[in-house]
Amino acid sequence: MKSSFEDLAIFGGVPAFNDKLHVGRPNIGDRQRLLERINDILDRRWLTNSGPYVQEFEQRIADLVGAKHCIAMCNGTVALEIAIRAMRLTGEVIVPSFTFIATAHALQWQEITPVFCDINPHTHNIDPCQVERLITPRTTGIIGVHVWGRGCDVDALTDITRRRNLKLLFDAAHAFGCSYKGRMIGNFGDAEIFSFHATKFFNTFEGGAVVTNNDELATTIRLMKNFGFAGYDNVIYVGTNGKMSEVSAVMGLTGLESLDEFIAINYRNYDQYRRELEGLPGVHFLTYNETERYNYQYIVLEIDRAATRISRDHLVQILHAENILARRYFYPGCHRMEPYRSHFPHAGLLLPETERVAERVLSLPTGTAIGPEEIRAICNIIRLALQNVEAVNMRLESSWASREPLRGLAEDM
Ligand code: T4K
Repeated sequence: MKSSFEDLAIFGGVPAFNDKLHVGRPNIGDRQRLLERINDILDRRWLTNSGPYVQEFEQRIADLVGAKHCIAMCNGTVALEIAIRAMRLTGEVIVPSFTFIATAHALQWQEITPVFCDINPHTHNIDPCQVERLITPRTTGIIGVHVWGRGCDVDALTDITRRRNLKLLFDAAHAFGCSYKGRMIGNFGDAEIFSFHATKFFNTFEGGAVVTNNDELATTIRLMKNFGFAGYDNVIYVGTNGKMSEVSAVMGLTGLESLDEFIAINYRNYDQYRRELEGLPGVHFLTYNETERYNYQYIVLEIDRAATRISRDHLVQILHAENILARRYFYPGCHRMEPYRSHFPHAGLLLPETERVAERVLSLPTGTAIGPEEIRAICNIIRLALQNVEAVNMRLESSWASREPLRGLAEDM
């Protein structure tokens, strides 16, 4: 354990970790069980096209969420694209900018304009109070994102969409296993989508799903994800290929058997981070309301530079030098990425909270790949940097002045 800021790797000390610590190392369930199921797939020679494992997986997800329909997909982005199309969204759709780029791209890919809405700085979720002024005659719907798995204001968005006759889709990529007002996420709006990407706490290698309680929508989505086939030689709809493979489904079925364990480990990590970082001035630790269910897959800090006197980006550089690959999700916000920044060069003026939060957030490693020792070491580095901030800043400045290269600057910084 490092005891002096002089030992920080950014100043030439030995990195705290030999191997890189990633934010989202995949959680893997019972390997033996997984391999047995993969062997079974190979024996049956049924690899995809809504095979028996995909059907079982869909049923298990629908049961877990308590939704009528689950349609498994090859990834969360395609799940979004297909849901958007099946819901007949066109023209403009209101969406937060503080989200992963896939939410906006799924619209733009279909030549629908994402109209970016600001967030509530406390929840990091779309601010319903800002939504109505963005509605125009071209608006057909709203996409709410449950950022970090914390449900966005479903009630307010439902109210707006009912009053204004709009469609409501939720991007629940972060929110599998989470609840909103005691009801499982997956039951709200016209439909919700999940991501089961490798970096999610529950993964199917790549994968995703649309869940809905709307029978008609479910039928359309099933057709669309399979080229519009309604049977052999019978195409009745325009569709694409959004199918999940059998091997992804068995990864999911195996992971589901360890779901409670994954969540318990995430919670243990979250609780330790919270205790170890408590009381550090200027460090706001994002908490989960204990009356709801969460997957605790994101450990998020907000760094208030005015109080810490060190920027979030310098802290990230310090961590990266130690091989702790903290991430700046979702910096700089979709509106500052292409093509949106060219389409709406002044969007930032309408998104002050998004801009402020995107400058402050920082995600730390968690999941089954790390344990109490790693977390203690990560928090120790953060504390060392913040408790010696004057000296750290002086060293950083003199390194820059003398053009002495700092260790561990990540390519993406
Ligand atoms: N909507 C929202 C709100 C989302 O957050 C996402 C995805 C989507 C929609 C779209 O769902 P998908 O189409 O992806 O199913 C990652 C994930 O790729 C992405 O799924 C996720 N959100 C987003 C928040 O994070 P990157 O570009 O930051 O991931 P990457 O490749 O840098 O991986 C993160 C860390 O995990 C790395 O440090 C390395 C490590 N890693 C990664 C992979 C793939 C591993 O250790 N093993 C692995 O197999 O986007």
